[in-house]
Amino acid sequence: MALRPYIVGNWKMNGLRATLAEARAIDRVAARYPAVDVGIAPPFTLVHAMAEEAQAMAVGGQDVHAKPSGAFTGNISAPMLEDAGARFTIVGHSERRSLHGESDGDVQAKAVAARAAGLGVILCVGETEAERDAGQAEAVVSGQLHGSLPKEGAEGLAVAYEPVWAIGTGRVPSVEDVAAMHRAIRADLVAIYGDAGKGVRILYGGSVNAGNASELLGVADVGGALVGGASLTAESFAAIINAAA
Ligand code: G2H
Repeated sequence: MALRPYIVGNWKMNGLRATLAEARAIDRVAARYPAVDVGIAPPFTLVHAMAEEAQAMAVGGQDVHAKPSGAFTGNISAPMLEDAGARFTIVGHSERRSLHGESDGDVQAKAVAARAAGLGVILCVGETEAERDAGQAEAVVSGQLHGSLPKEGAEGLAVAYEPVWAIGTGRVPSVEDVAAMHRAIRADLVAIYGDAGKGVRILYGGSVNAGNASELLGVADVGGALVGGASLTAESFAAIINAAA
């Protein structure tokens, strides 16, 4: 099954209103690559302004609360994100799992809430360096998938494999290790969703940049990339989009 490449920028806690100029430039790049799905997940403060202007790229959230509304100071719900113009959200990023103590169950509830609001979901999984060194990488990721993916269907889902030790470090796994992990994730997706699991895009994330994107995107069953630092400027993000085309 040929899946459309999916290149998503995760701006994390970077970006002020001035950064909208960069977003406009990325949108113009996306327009040149109609065969590639392009998304940016900016800080919540920029979602609405970016979504209002975006023509060729999707705008998304970096996280979402599992409840639709209520007394949850500082949180944003899926209906709010959708109302602001978001089309997808990231859930379960390792920075959420480690810095905010989010469990697989929390991530699953967020993914279910996002889809109920009509948002696509990019669900992140990945092992720590200690887990990889202990030979546990595939078991850890499999456990995260079974614990955090919604049970009721694969529609609108993408999985991002982000080894924790590769995030923001400039280190990336070997192509053999990426291929093995993506193969294992695909097997889990098919075990969970049946044939529909073959249609879920599996992105690689962790220190993707203009220099390594072609090699990583050329690995079997790498269906795109979740990009942090290298998505902050249109110039470097354009090179990654071009590598996916
Ligand atoms: C991993 C990635 C984006 P970076 O967190 O999700 O960030 O590309 O900076 O490693």
